[in-house]
Amino acid sequence: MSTAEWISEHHFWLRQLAIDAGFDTAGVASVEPAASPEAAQLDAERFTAWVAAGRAGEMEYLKRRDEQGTLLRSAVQRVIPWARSVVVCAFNYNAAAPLSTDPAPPNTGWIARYAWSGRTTESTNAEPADNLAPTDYHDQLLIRLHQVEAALHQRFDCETRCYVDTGPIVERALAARAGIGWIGKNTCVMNQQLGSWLLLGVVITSIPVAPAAALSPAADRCGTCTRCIDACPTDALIAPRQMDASRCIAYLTIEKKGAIPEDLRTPIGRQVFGCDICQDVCPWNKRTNKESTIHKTSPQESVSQESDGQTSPTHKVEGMLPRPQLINPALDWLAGMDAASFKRWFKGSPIERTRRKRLHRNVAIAMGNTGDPQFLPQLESWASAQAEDPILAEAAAWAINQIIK
Ligand code: B12
Ligand code: SF4
Ligand code: SF4
Repeated sequence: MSTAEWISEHHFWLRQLAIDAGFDTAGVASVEPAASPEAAQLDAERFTAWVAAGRAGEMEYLKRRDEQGTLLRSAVQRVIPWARSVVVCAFNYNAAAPLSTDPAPPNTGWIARYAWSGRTTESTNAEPADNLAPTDYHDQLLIRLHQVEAALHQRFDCETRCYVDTGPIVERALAARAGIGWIGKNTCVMNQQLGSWLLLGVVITSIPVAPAAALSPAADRCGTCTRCIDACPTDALIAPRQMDASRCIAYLTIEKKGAIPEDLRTPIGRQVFGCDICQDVCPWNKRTNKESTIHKTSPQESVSQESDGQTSPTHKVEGMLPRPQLINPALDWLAGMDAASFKRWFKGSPIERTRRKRLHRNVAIAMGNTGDPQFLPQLESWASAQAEDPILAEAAAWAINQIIK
């Protein structure tokens, strides 16, 4: 059956379709400026102001403009003129595993939860152990997104385009408009049943949304809580829902090329790839999806009073299985990786794009932050290889000073 527009009856169908494809929830948002002029204008203004204030750091892809000088990501129709709506699918990647804020074995680093993902293999070789080969959520979500896209084509006569991360849109703003959740003060999309360990995939479509089918954005349930802002070690959360990405550890350890600013090295602590702190401290990630805990919180109350101490739902999905070796990895294990072993452990993982040199730069900083003299030989070896990698050598020299001072 081919229909012309999105009506309310399609919401339930879409959600089930997304769940069958392996997502946890889904929604749709109109991107026709006339459908929700205020929301569209506000999102465009916020993004434009954010870039203008230099918050994007060196992430040049966020600053791309059209011939009129308008930021491409400020309105999807500038890049994709046929776009009428965006289907947003959310995947819960939480795993039954410790938090970065839990007590950890000494001299271990932290890799962001989303980058632990792996898939089972036939191989029984020792490495990677537990038979889990690296995977990347971009690929894993895209496979599932294509299933959703195929079903959309069966139902609608439409054009579509799928993206995970890479599309010319601000996914979180659209996720909020598609009813997936509210934007927390840590800037993440939070869902009251699922928490914030959500990865997003989008299908941009040419299907107009009937005005009566527009979804209401989820209510803001942060209340008076400010735990994420208080816990951020680099003060990247400069105000509720406003991040200076150039200070965020995820940016510094993953995106930032060259030297990491010196004043931010100590606050980075043991994070060697990404950062989970502002989500680990969030009470909404300590909840179950039990009905009883959900409806009690009003926007005025502190959600911390509601926490039942349990974690948000976890998953065990093939392709997104947590690789045990990446949870609290030993710093000397990461430091000892040569090119071949880095490839064996990280080819096909998000960590591959950061490359071994940048990972080692981060490991050197984390070693310096331990203050442990056992790392001096490794750091001295890096520090003396100035010609080979000046950035790593400088980070190692800094780390040595931290240990011997
Ligand atoms: C660039 C980028 C980053 C940058 C900048 C992050 C940032 N906050 O902007 C860095 C490298 C720091 C980063 C870090 C992470 N990222 Co990232 N990132 C992106 C990317 C590619 C673009 C984001 C962007 O456009 N930022 C610009 C700012 C202005 O937009 P925004 O924060 O999304 O904010 C909008 C809303 O907050 C909205 N808003 C709504 N209400 C209100 C109210 C007020 C008062 C204000 C001011 C604003 C506001 O206004 C903004 C503009 O419309 C998206 C994918 C995409 N294409 O969208 C993934 C994405 C946002 N990242 C994601 C993830 C998982 C992460 C990390 C958790 C990874 C990690 N563990 O290290 C961290 C989280 C850090 C954090 N607290 O946000 C997920 C987020 C999922 C979720 N549940 O929210 C996304 C959607 C990728 C995906 N496909 O799943 N990321
Ligand atoms: S990811 Fe880490 S550094 Fe970035 S805002 Fe959250 S707590 Fe701060
Ligand atoms: S820690 Fe508190 S303020 Fe931050 S996102 Fe969670 S509920 Fe909102």
